[in-house]
Formats: sequence, structure tokens, C-alpha cells
Amino acid sequence: MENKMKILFVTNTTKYFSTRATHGIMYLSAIAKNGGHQVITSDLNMDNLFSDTESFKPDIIAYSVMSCNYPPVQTINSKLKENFDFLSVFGGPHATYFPEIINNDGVDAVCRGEGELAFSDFLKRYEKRNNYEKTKNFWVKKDGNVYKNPIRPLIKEIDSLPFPDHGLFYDRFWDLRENPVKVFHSSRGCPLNCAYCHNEAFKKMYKGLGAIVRMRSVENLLDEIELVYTRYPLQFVRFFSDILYLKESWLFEFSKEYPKRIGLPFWCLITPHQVNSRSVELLKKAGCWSIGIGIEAGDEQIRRNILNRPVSDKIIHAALGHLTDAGIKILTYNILGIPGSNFENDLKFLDFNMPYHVTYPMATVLTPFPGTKVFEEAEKRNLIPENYISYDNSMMRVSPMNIKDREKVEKLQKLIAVTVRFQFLRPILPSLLKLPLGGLYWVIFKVWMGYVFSQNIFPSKPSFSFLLLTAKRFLFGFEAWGILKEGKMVKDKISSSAGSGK
Ligand code: B12
Ligand code: SF4
Repeated sequence: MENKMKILFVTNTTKYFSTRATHGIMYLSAIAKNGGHQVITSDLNMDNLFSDTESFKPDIIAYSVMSCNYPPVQTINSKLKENFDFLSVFGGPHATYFPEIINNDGVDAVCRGEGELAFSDFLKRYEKRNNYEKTKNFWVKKDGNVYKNPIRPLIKEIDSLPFPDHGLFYDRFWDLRENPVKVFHSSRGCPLNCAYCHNEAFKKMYKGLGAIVRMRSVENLLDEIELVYTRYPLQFVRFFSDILYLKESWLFEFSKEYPKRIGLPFWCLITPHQVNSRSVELLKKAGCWSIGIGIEAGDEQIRRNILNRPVSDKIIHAALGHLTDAGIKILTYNILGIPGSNFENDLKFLDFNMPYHVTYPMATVLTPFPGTKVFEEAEKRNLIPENYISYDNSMMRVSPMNIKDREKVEKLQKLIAVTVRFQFLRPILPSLLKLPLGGLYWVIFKVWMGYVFSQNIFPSKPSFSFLLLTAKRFLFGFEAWGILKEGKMVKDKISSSAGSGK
């Protein structure tokens, strides 16, 4: 055991997210523990991270990063590097798509793509200081050189992996433990290629290296949920895989076994093509309470040609009809402010959501990510300002692009959900969009979203202390005023750059 190491994992979301129990880290923690290493996890929060580093004295600090969180993580890592001696390893979506971060100060190693086999190999090599710079999937900086290694094949059988180490988060952070809504993953990978997503880049990177979409067996998935259910509070299951299932045979088995072994209401994501009377019947039988489904663009041509979503209006209407008839609560995804689209197209979202009284139409304003097709489209149309704030978590507040009718689009985004619920507002919507309500539009949006999510989409009865914390965060924390201030900041930056499109 003497060579065994101490690894401190840092999550990819801030401490305010109740969904910050990062599955990537849970999987890697299980792998590291199996290798005999000591593991803890810390928040993306300086005080906590600093004291953890001081007391735990990690050999490795392993960061999981999304692009929107990379800049603060880079700063935090540099500060830690000034004070402690450790190897920094970066993984997750940002490291996968932007491995050149290896050139930044204090970044020692970057893992691209799926991490379990790669990290396990890296740890074995690093504990013996044996050619760790040659680990597949990794870009490593050593003695002033950068080593760029190829990618290994995707893991064929997700069932062969140890279960994600839920305890890593739940045993340490009481708010994550107390949250009665917990996340699980039934599959890996997505079969679609939406222009606003990195999935296409992922597929290119892994071309010839195995099937992209991999299902877990129903038995393996239920074993994991059962384990968590016996140890921690759990009232509602949230399947966060890009797609719940691929083949109806999987859903058929799931619909028989899930109610017997788990029997809790659940939420999942599926595509409109998958919704038919048979699949809805099976989902209902399984205990599906609510479903997330993408409309994505109000106009079919924009959906097909700009967003690369080959889904007709007819298919979406049919899917919403089936789900409504079955009494399954619906969460739709509606993206406003798409390059090449306009305000009239954005209004069409109401024609999809209103007839079915969709439980919560989640409206967001598009934030194109560099490296995606939709970003190229926005660049082509001169919509990207010079000081573009990419990856800002602003999709619920403002458009980072120089879009036409910006103000109307941003206000509509905040009012779609209340209009769908209180349909008498529809005739006066044009007047509502003209009012100078400022931050109030955002407050209406956020309060209504919080209410419907907690009461209708992911309903549960949390403990009083958890409820209090959520309310406190919502009212006084980042969730409310922070975002409001931050949103204003983003807007100020954008208006100061307006007209400077490339
Ligand atoms: C669940 C989820 C969330 C949850 C929880 C996030 C969390 N704590 O993990 C919530 C709702 C909070 C969320 C929010 C957002 N999300 Co999100 N989310 C996801 C989702 C659907 C699943 C993540 C997951 O658990 N995957 C399963 C695990 C096993 O895979 P993984 O995380 O990739 O980890 C593997 C590898 O990446 C690697 N790895 C990961 N970390 C590390 C670390 C080390 C050291 C190593 C060696 C390897 C390694 O090994 C892991 C195991 O194989 C993904 C899509 C997807 N399918 O991954 C999007 C995704 C991560 N989200 C994305 C985005 C854009 C967002 C938002 C910015 C959206 C928005 N505009 O608001 C916000 C950002 C929130 C914030 N400010 O922090 C993008 C990120 C793109 C990017 N370039 O960063 C993704 C990839 C979706 C997409 N396809 O575009 N998200
Ligand atoms: S369905 Fe989701 S995960 Fe799949 S390509 Fe589209 S945006 Fe990406």
C-alpha cells in the first residue's frame, strides 16, 4: 500500500447546485478506490478546497470541468499550486473538447473522453512514476514537454464498471444526501447530432473506437438504484442520460422490473421519435411520472436546417398528444434566439405547448458553444460579438449574441411558461413584452420554474432542513440575486460590444 495515493476530486458545478453530485467523479472515485487509493471530494469553492488540500495533502487534485466553469477552476488551481505540491489532472467535457488547456500554467495533465480505463491506467503509471506521460487519452506536461496520446476505445459494457461511488458525495455533503431526488444513468452516449451540442465532436473523436450509445442492463441499473435507496433518502429518480433507452425491448423489461424492485416515480429524457402508444404504455407501467422532450425550435425548417434536428412538427405534436393522454407530466425544451430564426418563430413555441397544457415549457436563449455547428452558423451571420462570453451559464437570462429583437426574445423566454399555464395571458402577451419590468421578468420566470419543478416535475417531500436550505439559496444565494447581478453584468458587457460583430 505504500505507493498508494491520495486523490482529491473537485466537482464541475458550484456548491449551490443540488445536482452537483457529479457522476463522472463518482465513477472515477470507485475506480480509484478499487486501486487502493484514498479519495475525497470537495466543492468548487475556495475555502472548502483550500482547507481540504491543507488537511488531506493530496498527491493528485482531479478536476472535472465543464467549459463554463473552467476559468474559475483555472484560477483556483493556480492559487492552490502556489501553496501546495500536487499533480493537477483535468477531465470532463471541457478537457475533452479543449485539451489545449494543457498549455496553461499549473495544468499538469488533461484526460480526453471516457475516464475510467484511462484514469485507472494513469494512476497505475503515476504511482510508480512509470511513463505516465504515455497514458492513452491523456495529454501530459512533463519537464517542459507536452505529450499528446491517442484515445483508447470506448468501454463496451458499462455493466463491467463498478457502481458510481454515490457515498463520496452523500456521506460528505448533507444537502446532497438529504435531497430526495437523486440522479442515475441508464445509458451512455447519444444517437443524435444536434448542431448546438458537442456530441458530433465526441463521435468524430471516437470514430472507429466502438459504439457511441451503450445501454446498461436493466438488472445492473436497478441494482445500483436499490443500493442507493437502502442507504440514502430517495423519493424520486431522475434519469439524466441523454436518452433513457434505445430499443423497446429494454423498456419492456424495465417496465416489468422497475416497479417491482424500486417503485418510485421517475423522470427521464426521450426523443419525440420514440414516443408512440406502445412506448408510452410501457413508460406509464414502469411508473414514469414526468418526461423531458425537445421541441428545440418553433419552426420546422430552423429545427432541421440550423439545429440539425430532423424532427417534423407532426412528430412533436403526436408525441405531446400521446404523453398528455397518458397523464405523464411534460417538460419541453424550447430554444429561442437561434441564428437565422426570428421572434415570430419563437412565438410558435406557444402553438406547441398551449394545446397540450404542457406542464413546464423550459425556454432558454441559445448560447452557442465554440466548436459546435451552431457557433459556426452564428459566426457566419456576424452574430458573435468581439468579446463574446462563451460558455457563460446565461441561457436562462440573456442572449450573448447580437440577435435581432433581443429584448423581445429575452422577455418572451421568461414569459412562455406562465403563458402556457395561464392561457388567458396569451392575448395580452404583446403588451406584457413591452412593459419595462426589468429584473421582474426574471423573478417571474424563476419563481414559476422553481414552483413547477418542485411540485409537478420532480415532486417530493424533502426534510424541513433541506427545504429551508433550498429556499435560502433561492432567495439569498447565487440562485437569485447572484444571477440577477451576473445577468446584468453580462448584458452590460454585451451592450458595450454591440455592433462589433466580426
Ligand atoms: C447531468 C448534467 C448536468 C447537471 C449536473 C452536472 C454535474 N454535476 O455533473 C446540471 C443540471 C447541473 C448541468 C448543468 C449544466 N450543464 Co450539463 N450535463 C449533464 C449531462 C446530461 C450528464 C453529465 C454526466 O453525469 N455524464 C455521465 C458521466 C459518466 O460522464 P462525464 O461527466 O462526461 O464524465 C466522464 C468523462 O468526462 C471523464 N471525466 C469527467 N471528469 C473527469 C475528471 C478527471 C480528472 C478525469 C481523469 C476524467 C474525467 O470520465 C468520466 C467517466 O467516463 C451532460 C451530458 C452528458 N451526457 O454527459 C451535460 C453537459 C455536461 N452539460 C453541459 C452544459 C453546457 C451545462 C450548462 C452550462 C448548461 C447551461 N448553459 O446552463 C450547465 C452548467 C452548470 C454550471 N454552471 O455548473 C454540456 C457541457 C459542454 C461543455 N463543453 O462543457 C454537456 C456535455 C451537455 C452537452 N452535450 O453539451 N448539467
Ligand atoms: S439530444 Fe442532447 S445530447 Fe443528443 S445530440 Fe442533441 S443535445 Fe446533444
